[in-house]
Amino acid sequence: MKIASYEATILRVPEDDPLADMPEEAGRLRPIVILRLRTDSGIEGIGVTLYGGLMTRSLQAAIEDLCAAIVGEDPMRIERIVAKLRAGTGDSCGPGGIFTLALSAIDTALWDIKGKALDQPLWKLLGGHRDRVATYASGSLRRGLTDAQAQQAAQTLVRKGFKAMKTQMALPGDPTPAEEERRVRVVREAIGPDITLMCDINQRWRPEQAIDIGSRIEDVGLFWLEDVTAHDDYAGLARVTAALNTPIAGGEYVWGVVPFRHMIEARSVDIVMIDLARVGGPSQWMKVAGMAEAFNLPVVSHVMPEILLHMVAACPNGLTVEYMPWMLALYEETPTLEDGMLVLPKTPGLGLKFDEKAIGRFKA
Ligand code: SMN
Ligand code: MG
Repeated sequence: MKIASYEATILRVPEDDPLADMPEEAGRLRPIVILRLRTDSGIEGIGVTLYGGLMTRSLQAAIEDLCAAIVGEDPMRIERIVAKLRAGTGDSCGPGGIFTLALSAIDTALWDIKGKALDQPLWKLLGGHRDRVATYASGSLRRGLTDAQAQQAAQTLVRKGFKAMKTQMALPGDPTPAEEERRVRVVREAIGPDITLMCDINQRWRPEQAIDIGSRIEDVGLFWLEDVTAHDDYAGLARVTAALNTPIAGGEYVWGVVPFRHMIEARSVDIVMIDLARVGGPSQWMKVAGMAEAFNLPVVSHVMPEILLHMVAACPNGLTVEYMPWMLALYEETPTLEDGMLVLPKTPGLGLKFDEKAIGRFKA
């Protein structure tokens, strides 16, 4: 089997909130690039990447240029292809930036091809540790909402059967620590003590703020506090992690594999979050998961649950999948939720098929 052709398409997908119908800003769109990688045997693999923002056309072009260089290659030899792409860019276009975002879509499509060629779902190829996996609702309880909106959305999520959900602090404006504290308490009050609650700061606090506000809310019983300060302030993160009982999660902003080593060695986080696009695809995601396992740390996913559930379910230290619904509409079907858990698909590869009508609507 050989790689024969490719097609990279820019889409704009709504950043709305199908889970609780409480979008932070109605109508906001997020540009992404989808890839179809075709082989001479008729098998097609798909991949999706994002974070190009204003440079999304450049991201599309990067995918096309990289794919052009691998036409004729055996798609089952993924590490050989990754090495060829790195060498072909003089080992100088990554890990931080568009090369890695593009590589992620290609690596994902290659794993989809491999699964289809071997007639096995990806989670089994990658290790197959479990066939259902914990998940939590994300994208609904954002910092731009009022307290009342956040409470209403949280209760909708509970009614829908979610056993876990993520909210945000670092509220807009210049909130006092007491105002920050109030938000997480009103969400907890709305859902009761038995629902798992996480909270994302998105790098917006200084370490001392994180220790101050984190200390005030220890009794809220957060499952984790996420990205409490700049993602690459490994020492600052470690200070917060050591100071608080609440587990600290981080890693979604980290590029490639090696910086995770520094983050983990510095004991910066208790829970390692790995973003598929920034790490460079499933191949690299699993390497970080293995490294975290060696340090007795769990790993969690970031966005795109329909793809990431494979990786989290595959490894023994996979903890939970972020159920961020922004991309679900791209596919004819996505993995089902049962008793608040995600059920792993039995179909080969990613087990996903683009919904061509939806793709037509989202085309830029
Ligand atoms: C998040 C940030 C940026 C894009 C999507 C999601 C957020 C999360 O940090 O963890 O869901
Ligand atoms: Mg986050």
